[in-house]
Amino acid sequence: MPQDEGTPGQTVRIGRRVFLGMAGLGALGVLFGSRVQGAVGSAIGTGLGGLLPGGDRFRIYSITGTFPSISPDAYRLSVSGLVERPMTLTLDQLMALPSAKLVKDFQCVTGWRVPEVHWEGVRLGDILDLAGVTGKAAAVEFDSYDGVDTESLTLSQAHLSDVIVAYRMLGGPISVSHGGPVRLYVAPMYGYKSLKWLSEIRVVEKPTLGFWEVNGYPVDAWIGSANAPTI
Ligand SMILES: Nc1nc2c(c(=O)[nH]1)N[C@H]1C(S)=C(S)[C@@H](COP(=O)(O)O)O[C@H]1N2
Ligand SMILES: [Mo]
Repeated sequence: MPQDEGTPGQTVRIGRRVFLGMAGLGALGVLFGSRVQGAVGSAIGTGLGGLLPGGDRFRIYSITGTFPSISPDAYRLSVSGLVERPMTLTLDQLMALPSAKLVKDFQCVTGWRVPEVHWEGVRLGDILDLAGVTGKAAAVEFDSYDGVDTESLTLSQAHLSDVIVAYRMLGGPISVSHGGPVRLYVAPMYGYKSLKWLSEIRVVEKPTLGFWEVNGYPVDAWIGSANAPTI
């Protein structure tokens, strides 16, 4: 039984289809978790205490079991799709844009939460405004340098002021294991929306389901939403 998923208390309130999907993800988590654990050693909590709400520790996730290593100099962020001005930003260009600082919790849908994390980055809405979203656009898709994870937000969600393209967290540059040099941070939603190693922001008419949603996590990722496990 995976340590972090599928305990009875977490599953009673969610639908069968969603639960089965999450149970499947739990199995994935164990497989990948052990591989990742070997890679980052003590950065990952080993005891159950690290996985529980109030444990105050991040659990490092990687779908692929590895971390794409991208130097700050080589990092590029593409903004593409239904925009007037497609762009490719370097890290320096991103950091030259007006910055937003947030102190907010990070909450994984499986139950662990880290309170009052310090974040800094550029509001996603500012980047979209810079690129100039065109009339037919309704959603934004995100790709990762891991080549596997994908996510999406509606255009109005993407414009919320606490949705940022982050380049600092926990008081320093974002570490490779946390998705550095650049990850998404979607404060009002569960952690799976906060895609790590962000490579591309693509404006679209209609989004496709992201990796975690295909695997059973709720498309409605608002923290505290009725479709999510109660923790
Ligand atoms: N590329 C990528 N982004 C990802 C994930 C992942 O496996 N790969 N896991 C997601 C999930 S489910 C959570 S809870 C958070 C965990 O962030 P952390 O690894 O910095 O703790 O990252 C999210 N973003
Ligand atoms: Mo998560």
